[in-house]
Amino acid sequence: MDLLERVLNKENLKASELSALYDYDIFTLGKVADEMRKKKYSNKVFFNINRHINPTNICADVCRFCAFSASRKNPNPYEMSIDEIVSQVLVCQNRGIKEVHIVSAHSPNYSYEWYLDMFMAVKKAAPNIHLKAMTAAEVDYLDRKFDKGYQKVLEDMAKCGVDSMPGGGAEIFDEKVRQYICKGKVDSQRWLEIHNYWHQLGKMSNATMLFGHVETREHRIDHMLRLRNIQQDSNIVEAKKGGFNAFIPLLYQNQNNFLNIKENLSGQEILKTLSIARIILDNIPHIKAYWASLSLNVALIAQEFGADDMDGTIENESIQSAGGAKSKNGVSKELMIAQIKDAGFRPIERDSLYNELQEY
Ligand code: V47
Repeated sequence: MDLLERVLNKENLKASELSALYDYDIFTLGKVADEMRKKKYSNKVFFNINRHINPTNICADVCRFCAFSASRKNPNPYEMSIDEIVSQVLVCQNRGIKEVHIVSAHSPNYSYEWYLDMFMAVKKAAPNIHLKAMTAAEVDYLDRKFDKGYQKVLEDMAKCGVDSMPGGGAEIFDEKVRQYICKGKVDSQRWLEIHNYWHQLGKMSNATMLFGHVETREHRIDHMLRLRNIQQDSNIVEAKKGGFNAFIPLLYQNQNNFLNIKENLSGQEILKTLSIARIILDNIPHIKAYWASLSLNVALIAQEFGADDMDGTIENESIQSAGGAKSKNGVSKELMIAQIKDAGFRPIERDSLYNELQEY
């Protein structure tokens, strides 16, 4: 039987076997992925109205791919206070923003209580804004620095108002690649355990994958399979437990960092990766083509290759743009809607948990 048929028949295949999916042309993979996404979402494309806040770029870690951290090549260290963060959130609230996404570098300067106070202050100031905060890498950093146990960190986050967790810090799970690109950061097993525990608390999160650097096709598939296994533990619909909402392949931006990779992935390789994600991760509801990383154009094309979501307006994007992406000032709601329509889809504003809010 042909490999694609075996995958669709849910045969249990290894990453080494599944990496041959890349040998299909983009139209064959795209057609299968598009049928799967259309079955669930017809021709809807989801986006949200959100804002990113990155409290500091001062980082104890030394990831080779990072252009944001002030301990790497970024010459402008900064650190926000809780008051500054809250005043940004209040501005967001006045402008009708529905989600704040708060992710920080691993700062040696903030105390454990600072994080909890910050979450409570944000929630008090804007109780109706969804607070998506803390990557598993930050959770692990706080656990190790303050000797808390990641379970306690997650329980405290939930108590203090964190609604869901973003998918950052996953990078590539393969241990050898991980050791090379982000030595010292949360290990793969722990990243997965942290999300798994968060899901057991009844909460949702996302999962990213950084691709287009030194990893192979097999490493990408291995990454997806590890996520699929964790997701199997969290039966979102039936048991009303938490789980992964979206898988987000992040395209490596090659400027201002220490990985020194100058070749860009081809558009074909990017689209195949999105399509394969939809095909393999049939138990994660959404595949996000994160426009800040892929560019608006590629993210829109990806909607025909298995993706169903663009992420949001962001307003202030610091991580991809530090690496060379054209995403620094986000994208206006009007442009997002116009581009989705122009691409032949129905723009659906969603909340952070993918409830549909409005069609434009
Ligand atoms: O984990 C760092 C990545 C991530 C580079 O959950 C880079 O909804 C490309 O996780 N090139 C943080 N990527 C961003 C993130 C995210 C973004 C948007 C939405 C969500 C979500 C999550 O950014 C890090 C890392 O993998 N990153 N440097 C770079 N040079």
